[in-house]
Amino acid sequence: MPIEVKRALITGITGQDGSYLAEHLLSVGYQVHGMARRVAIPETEDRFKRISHIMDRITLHSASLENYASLYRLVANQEFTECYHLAAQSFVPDSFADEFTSMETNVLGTQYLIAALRDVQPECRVYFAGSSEMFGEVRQVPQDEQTNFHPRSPYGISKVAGFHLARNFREAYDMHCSSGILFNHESPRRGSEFVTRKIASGAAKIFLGLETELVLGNLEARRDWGHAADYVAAMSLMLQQDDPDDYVVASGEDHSVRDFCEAAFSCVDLDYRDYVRSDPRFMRPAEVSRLLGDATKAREKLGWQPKYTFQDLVREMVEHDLDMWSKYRYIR
Ligand code: F7E
Repeated sequence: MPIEVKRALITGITGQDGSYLAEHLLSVGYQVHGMARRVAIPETEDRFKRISHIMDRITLHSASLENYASLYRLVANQEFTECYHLAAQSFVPDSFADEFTSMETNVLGTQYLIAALRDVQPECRVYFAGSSEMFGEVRQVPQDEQTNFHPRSPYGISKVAGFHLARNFREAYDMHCSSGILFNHESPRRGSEFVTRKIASGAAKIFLGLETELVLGNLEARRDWGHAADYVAAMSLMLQQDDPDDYVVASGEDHSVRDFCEAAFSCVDLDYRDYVRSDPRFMRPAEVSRLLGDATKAREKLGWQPKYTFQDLVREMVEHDLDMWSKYRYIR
């Protein structure tokens, strides 16, 4: 009997998680397909920078979460064993600034995609990217799969809606839909607006003499930070289970933004207190003060175990940015 090659569709393949997941699935023999939007101003080099090294091993399809017909056409013409729905408007402050776009993309986009799969290939297993932002104003520390949701942003609300949509497709149509409730996960591929990348590149630029200060928002916010490469492995494990289910994926350790600054600046032998200041400009209308996850279920049922420690993560990010910005300094 020939072994059937698994075919995965990744929405959001150009992002941090999509790129690590594509690498992971290629390494275990999948045929990897990605979905990317057509855009008016292509900026190809920048948009595809995270997957440029695997471009010749993946297939990209043009479709948009805002357009049901494009999603239907994609899944009607191609058969997939697994679909990882990672694409979203994922920056929390932007969800306050443009709540309607965030809701449309994150909620309707999820419904369009899974509904199209239900109609033409209900056997395809689906992963939905939930988020610890769904917990928001927490009533219980640490948070696990039983913790109530109290989202504090349009982004968090959109993810709660997506989570319930995925659950309902599972219960109503017997689809194999699983959601990962992933706590913050970072890497050198993290977008520059997120706090960890802002701190890592700030420390690198200050060390290289390219900048003199780093301006952040709330330094006391606490997050459970892990490495994206570890977290995509959990997504894939969820779809290998006989039964679909929901899992918290977290490191089980929390640190403040201030702690992250201290760790990053000490990688370049600097004291963050000499360079970092807080400005209300970067504060959110409603903040999530502390998130800490309990990933016991993922560890026990999926056999998932992260490899990176907090220190490894910070060091890898700072070293990457030192390397990147030292080339820039040389060009200048
Ligand atoms: O903020 C505080 C900020 O933007 C972390 C997304 O991937 O993870 C991410 O959401 C914390 C917040 O990530 C700045 O107020 C202080 O308390 O890096 P962030 P996030 O909002 O936690 C979850 C799991 C997701 O699902 C999301 O898609 O850091 N903070 N000063 C700052 N944050 C930013 N961005 N910039 C600052 O200057």
